[in-house]
Amino acid sequence: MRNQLRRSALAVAVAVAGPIAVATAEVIIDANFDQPGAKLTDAPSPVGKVSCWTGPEGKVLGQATLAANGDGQAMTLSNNAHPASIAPVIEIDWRETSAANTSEPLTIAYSFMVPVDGEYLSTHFFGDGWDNAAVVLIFENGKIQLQYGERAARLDVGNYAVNKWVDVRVTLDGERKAATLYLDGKKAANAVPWQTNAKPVAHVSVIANQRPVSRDGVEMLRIDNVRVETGAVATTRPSDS
Ligand SMILES: [Ca+2]
Repeated sequence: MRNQLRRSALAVAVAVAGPIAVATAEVIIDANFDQPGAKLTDAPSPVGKVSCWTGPEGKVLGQATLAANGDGQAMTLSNNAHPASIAPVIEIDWRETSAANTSEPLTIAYSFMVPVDGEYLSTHFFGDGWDNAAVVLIFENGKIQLQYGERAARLDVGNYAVNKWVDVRVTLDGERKAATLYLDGKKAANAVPWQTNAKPVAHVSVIANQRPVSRDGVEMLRIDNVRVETGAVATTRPSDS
C-alpha cells in the first residue's frame, strides 16, 4: 500500500516535471498597415520589418505607398523602371533569430494582389534569389507557379485574377528542408524540397512587374497582412483585406 502510494506520487511528479510540448510560436512580423500614420516598417517586434527597395543610388525605379483598401490600408508598389530587368522590391526582412536560424518551422503569410491586366511577372523569393532561395513563388500572366527542388523544377499551383486578393502562406521546414504552400487557405504544394543551394531563410523579396510593359508610375502590386512567425501555421486567420 505504501509502495503503491509512493509510486502514484512519483507518477504525478514525473507528469508535472516531464517534458511538456509547449507551442513556442513567436510572431516576428505582423503588419496590416491599418493604423493611422502607418509606416512601411511597421512590425511588432524589433527583429522584423517590411520595406521597399526603390533602386540603386540616383535612380528611382518606383515607390511604395499606402492606399485605402476596404476598411483599412494596403501597401501598393508602383514602378517606372527601365529597362525591364530591374524593378523595385518589397522586402520582408527579419534577423536570423534563434528560430529562423535553426530547424524550427517558419511560416510566412501575406495577401497579394495583381492590379495589372495584361502581361505580368512578379517573383517572390523565399530567401536570396533564383539560385539559393528555398522556393520561389511566381505570378506570371494569370498563373501561379512554385519553383523548388533540384534543377529549378516548377509546379503549377493555381491561377490569379486581376484585382483579386490571394492569401499566400508558406511554411518552411528547416530540418527537412521542405516547403508547404497554401493559397487561399488550401494546400497547393505539400512538403516540396527546397532548392539545392538554399540557405536558412531570413527574408522574402517580392519583386514588381519585370515584364517589358509601359510602367509610367503604374501600380504593379498590392500587399497586405504580412505575417512571419515561428511554427507551422496551417490555418487561415481572419483577413482584413
Ligand atoms: Ca490592411
